[in-house]
Amino acid sequence: MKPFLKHYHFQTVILVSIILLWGFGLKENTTQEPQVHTVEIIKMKFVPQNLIVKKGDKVIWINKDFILHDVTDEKNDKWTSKPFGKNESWSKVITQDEAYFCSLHKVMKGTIKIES
Ligand SMILES: [Cu+2]
Repeated sequence: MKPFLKHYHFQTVILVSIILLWGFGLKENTTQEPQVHTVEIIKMKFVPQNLIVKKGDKVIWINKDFILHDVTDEKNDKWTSKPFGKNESWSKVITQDEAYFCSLHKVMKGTIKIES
């Protein structure tokens, strides 16, 4: 019984090692840490106005103006930040291309594109 057990354990250790190594290797290749991008609102403009990100990245808008601004989905009105004031910020995780504007000042526009 003892030699059999020893053999069995050896095989188990090898098998577990292979599974672990394979798992870690796979993770290293496919997992990417989400990045954080900053858009500043300065003098009635989104800076940068056009942004390219990876799917799952986060964008933070920081209002540097003295007046209230918001960040609102331009095409479908599906999401909005609501107005926020000087040095306040709002963020969103980006999962698709977006065109947005400030609903308080409709000339303020910006886009976010997912890098392919
Ligand atoms: Cu505005």
